[in-house]
Amino acid sequence: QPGREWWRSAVVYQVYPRSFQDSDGDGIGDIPGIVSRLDYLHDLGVDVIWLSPVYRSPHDDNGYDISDYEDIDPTFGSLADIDELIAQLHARGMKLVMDLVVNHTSDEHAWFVDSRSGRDAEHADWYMWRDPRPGAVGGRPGAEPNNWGSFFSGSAWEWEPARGQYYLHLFSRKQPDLNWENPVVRRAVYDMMNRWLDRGVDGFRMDVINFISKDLALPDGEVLPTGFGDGMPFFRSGPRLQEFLAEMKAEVFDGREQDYLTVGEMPDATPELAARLTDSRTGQLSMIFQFEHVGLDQIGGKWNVGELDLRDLKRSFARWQEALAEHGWNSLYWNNHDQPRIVSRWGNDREHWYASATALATVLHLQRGTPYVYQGEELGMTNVPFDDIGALRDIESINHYATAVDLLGHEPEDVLAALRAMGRDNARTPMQWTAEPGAGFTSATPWIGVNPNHERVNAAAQVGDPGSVWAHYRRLIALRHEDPVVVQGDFRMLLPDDPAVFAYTREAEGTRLLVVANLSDDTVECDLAGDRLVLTNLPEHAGVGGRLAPWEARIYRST
Ligand code: ISL
Repeated sequence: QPGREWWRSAVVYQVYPRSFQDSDGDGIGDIPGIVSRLDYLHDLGVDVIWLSPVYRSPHDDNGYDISDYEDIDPTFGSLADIDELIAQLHARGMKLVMDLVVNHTSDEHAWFVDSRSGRDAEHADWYMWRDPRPGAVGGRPGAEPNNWGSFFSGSAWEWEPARGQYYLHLFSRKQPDLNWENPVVRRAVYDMMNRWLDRGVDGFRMDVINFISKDLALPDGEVLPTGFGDGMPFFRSGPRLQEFLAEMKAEVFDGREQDYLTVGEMPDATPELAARLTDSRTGQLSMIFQFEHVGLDQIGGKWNVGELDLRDLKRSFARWQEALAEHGWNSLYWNNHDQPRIVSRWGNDREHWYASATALATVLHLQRGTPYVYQGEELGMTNVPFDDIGALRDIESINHYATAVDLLGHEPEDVLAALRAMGRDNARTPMQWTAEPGAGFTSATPWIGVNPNHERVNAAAQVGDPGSVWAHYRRLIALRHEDPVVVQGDFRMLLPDDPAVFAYTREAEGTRLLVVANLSDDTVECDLAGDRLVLTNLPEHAGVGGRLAPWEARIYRST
């Protein structure tokens, strides 16, 4: 049918609503603010907005702790505002993908409030309740059902005296894990999803969806330096994951007229799992977010950052391109609201800011898959020079700092340095629209400080300048829309052992695109070329043969 699998040729733009555009002067972004910026996004050329959570929430984890799936948080607006956003997007031929956070709810969700009230409650079995360890006294340290640590520090278990039991929370204690073994829970989730689709949304990004099926033996995990056990092997991509996703597909998506974009966030997923889940004949999802490439510079945990070896990155991308080549589909991303900014992480945000931002964009966007642009990435927004823990807002960062400094005795400066490199708030400072004090994001004091470099790095300075990072993103997006080879072509990695050059071809029906980029600060020799240069980030070097300037990226076409 026409329009089927429209997401294969689409480019998605992620909006983190808190930090995109404030319209009512409270220092926090909101839905009317997003609506006011739709022309900017349409002009950039993106097809879809993925909107991070705007549902009712106490905001312990910025909306990833939902207390009512059926309503919009007043901070962000109302249901009428979301209807208006959908209408305004559709009027522009664009689509809306909502965040679906159903591994856990907020502890303030009515389901959990009831569930914790007692073992006879209506929702008693909706969460992961367990008795204390045999022989131990509930509520005392060491009595937890197992040794798992939470992603946000401390134990993954919280004691509830009213039940005399613990509940599992893989994230904060205000994010209790739902019990997906209970069919009534699953039914409630599917009903809720159906209501959002009926409302007009065009798909879902599914938060840590590969954590929903746990190994019910809940075994202790290998003890980490924090003193807690690693539960990952027992809840990631668990035994019933594919079954649950198949049921969801049948109960929510099958039999609908339209096709929907579904992207499952899956830490630690393997290419084999992705190939199964995204198989165009038998799979359950459009695509997944995998984490392999964004883990390559982490040596033993998120907070121990090392240098990236470009050859590892190329090997990883090639592996995923190959595994999903036949019947699967990749998502392509550098950034989201959980990752540091790519130009600071693997580019050079000092001497080669423009060139490295655009070179990294080029090598990602020409791969086979659906590219995601995270707000501000198209402007080359950078990491933030946080010099004090008081400047951070993210629960993961704040808890990590407290644990590392107070409990483990690490040097505060070292911990801050790790947070500056990897902390999630790098991605969460306000969108840099203008050089003004509030960066055009707000007229009030923003909920988190604006990056001081907004005076230089901002949309007002870039839109309309053909030599800007923004203009280069716009050209990459246009190229995908104009040239079917970018969407469909076969991928082949070249020069896998070259430590500086990232090169590959895309080929379909006699047409070949060659992408060649120097991802280093030095000029390098390279004589790869094609018939016709279609796009480059450094036009002033375009005539130079056999050599690539630092962070130069070229796309050639041969027919
Ligand atoms: O990267 C991780 C493990 O490999 C974790 O930090 C985590 O599993 C992952 O980033 C999940 O993120 C998502 O769920 C969280 C929320 O805080 C994030 O913002 C969201 O993207 C809990 O809902």
